[in-house]
Amino acid sequence: MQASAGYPIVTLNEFIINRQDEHPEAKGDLSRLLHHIGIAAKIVNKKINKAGLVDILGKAGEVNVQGEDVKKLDVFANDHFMAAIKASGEVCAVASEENQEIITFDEGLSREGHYIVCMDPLDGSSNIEVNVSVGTIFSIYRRLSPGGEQADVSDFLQPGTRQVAAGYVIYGSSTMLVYTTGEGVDGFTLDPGIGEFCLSHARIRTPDTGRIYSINEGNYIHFPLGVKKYIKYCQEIDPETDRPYTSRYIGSLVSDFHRNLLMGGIFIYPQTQAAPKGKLRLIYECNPIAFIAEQANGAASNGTGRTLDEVPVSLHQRVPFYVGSREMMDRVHGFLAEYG
Ligand code: AHM
Ligand code: MG
Repeated sequence: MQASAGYPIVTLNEFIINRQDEHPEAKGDLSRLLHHIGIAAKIVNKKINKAGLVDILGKAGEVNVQGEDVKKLDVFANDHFMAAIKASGEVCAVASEENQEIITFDEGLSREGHYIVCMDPLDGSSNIEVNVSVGTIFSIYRRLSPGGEQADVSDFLQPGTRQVAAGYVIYGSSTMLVYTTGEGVDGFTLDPGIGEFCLSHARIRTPDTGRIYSINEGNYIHFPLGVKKYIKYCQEIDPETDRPYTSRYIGSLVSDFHRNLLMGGIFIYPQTQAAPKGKLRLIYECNPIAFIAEQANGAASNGTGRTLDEVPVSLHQRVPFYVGSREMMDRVHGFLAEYG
């Protein structure tokens, strides 16, 4: 997409509207929803930037010097994304990592809303205390239940292939929003000077292969044999394939994925003896990231099958997760097939 002549900035909202114009049948519902998610991202970003200060002024549950309640950041993020999504009027229900059950919006326009949203409002939140990047992940589906009725959990148990849009926000050294509607992946960097997300990474394509592997090696002893063998493969010397590779692990899925997406690499959170089904959640962590990965030329699986094909059986279901550059994914699948 071209910026206007002499004015090189394309804001997120302009981009969304331009995209909508390319689809004459679109009524603007999804655009409105994405716009509201962008607003919540800015609010949460501001709060995260102040997190260190908030920590000094008071802990969660205490009252700070302004006499306000200090909320935990993940609760704050959940509240604001929830409110923004509700305000769009396009969504009838939300599933969030922060809520055991789905939240339905039963009043006014929302009850007729065509969409449901799954989200992890603050992924990697334990990193906040130590000033390390965190993220928000979201995923949008069309509802299955009839408009006007109350949505229910079956609206959320759709395979990832049915996602209409998915994205994440990374609150890092700069803040970025990356999303897809199934027509490629685009990234927007928040310009704090004008308070706008501006197109900075158009049509992201992840390299076919890379040199980074990301896995919590502290759990090595508990990994399946195929994963152990793959890690050893990554560490072997082979100038032809530029090995040994580099190990990078932040412990925040959004940050680890974002780096690998841009540079080429693989992220793995396998099943372990302690977490036999893996740790990451299918509907609001793995599916949106898998959708983005595939749209950017990468791949995502549970080690044997494509992540997006898995039909969820419960809201907070965990799955093993492998995501990254295609050639690296093929290689790890080879090890898993051989050694299990
Ligand atoms: P959270 O949703 O409770 O923050 O947990 C998810 C996070 C991911 O961001 C990250 O990839 C993973 O947990 C790290 O787990 P571990 O510390 O076991 O390596
Ligand atoms: Mg999470």
